[in-house]
Amino acid sequence: MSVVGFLLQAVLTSSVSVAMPAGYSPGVAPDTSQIRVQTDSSKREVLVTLGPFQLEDMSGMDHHAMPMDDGAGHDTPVYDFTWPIDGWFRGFRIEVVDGSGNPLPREIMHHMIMVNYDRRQLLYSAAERIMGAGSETGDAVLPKSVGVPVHAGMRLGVYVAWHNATGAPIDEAYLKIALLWSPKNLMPQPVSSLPIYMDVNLEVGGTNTFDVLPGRTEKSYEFSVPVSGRLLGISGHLHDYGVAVRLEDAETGKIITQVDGQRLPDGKVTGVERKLFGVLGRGLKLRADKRYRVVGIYDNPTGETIRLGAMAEIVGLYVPDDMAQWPEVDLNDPTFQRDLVSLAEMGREQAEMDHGAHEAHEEDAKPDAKEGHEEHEKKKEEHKH
Ligand SMILES: [Cu+2]
Repeated sequence: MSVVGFLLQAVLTSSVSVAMPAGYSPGVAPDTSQIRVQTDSSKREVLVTLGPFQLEDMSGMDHHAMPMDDGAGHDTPVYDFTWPIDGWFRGFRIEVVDGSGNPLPREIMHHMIMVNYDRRQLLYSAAERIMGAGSETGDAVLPKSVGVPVHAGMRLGVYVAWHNATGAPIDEAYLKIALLWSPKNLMPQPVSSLPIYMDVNLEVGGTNTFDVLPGRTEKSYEFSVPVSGRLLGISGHLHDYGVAVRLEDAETGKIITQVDGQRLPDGKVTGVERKLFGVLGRGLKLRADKRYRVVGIYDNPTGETIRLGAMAEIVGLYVPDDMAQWPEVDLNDPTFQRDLVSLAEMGREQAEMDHGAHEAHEEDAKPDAKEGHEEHEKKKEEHKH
């Protein structure tokens, strides 16, 4: 049986055999050799250490010309761990070190994503992405008045993509992530806020990239929120030639808010602005009985279509009016299963090739999805998310 088929079956079987929502296994056998988790209660930190990783030097390589099966900037597998305490997650600090604990350049970590298998995203039937960081992202800490609710026993996973362009190979690299929490007896109680992700073109378990046509173009996605609430703050993500991502009332077209890309004169995008609607104030209200539209705006001056060159999304923190109304993880939903499969597959392409099973993988993978993934890897290489 091919690897993809096996993973699919493993995930489906584990969900069908367990009736209780708390009993499923999100992936195949967890790889624990690369992850260590320590709790420092006095500092109120959970320290997650990933590694060691051996990183080839990727400087001087032309990613346009290269096949993408070279391992450059590929995601690692997802390393699963169990969150140890009840309280609120409120931020992180990241360090990249060598085998002796000496600092390595922070930017060799291209991006890092943390997944919460035990909570659904608000808009999508997919596991919550509780945090993420890119090579350009600094450490992030919320005020003590706000936090993302977490419970002891929550099943989390983390993966990273490395890009070593230092000019020399690195024998041993470790990623150290300090996760800061507030205890559940903290007074006053922090406001519980959850990540919200609004993408103009997401296929859960697949890709969210799309073509950048010449000139000024827009791509949009309509949705409603399952529970009313308020946005505390937002930012976004765009690729080169991105102009802005806006949120509008789908019925009236009225613009609710917008984040602009930080563009260089040639259209290259270096980041996206952040907007705070008042961490202590009321925030920006979204209502469950309304339709919304998220719109990505691009302006491509090259005169040519850039295939799968674009992404457009708004990310933020959302305070639901009633946490009990937050949509539950539905393991019988094929969409949620697709997300689990894509997470379980992550980082395994290289290993498959090393074991000569690449043909089986090619056979099973949807040609479009695979191509899209590789194109996106290229964009990630170029644009340093
Ligand atoms: Cu992107």
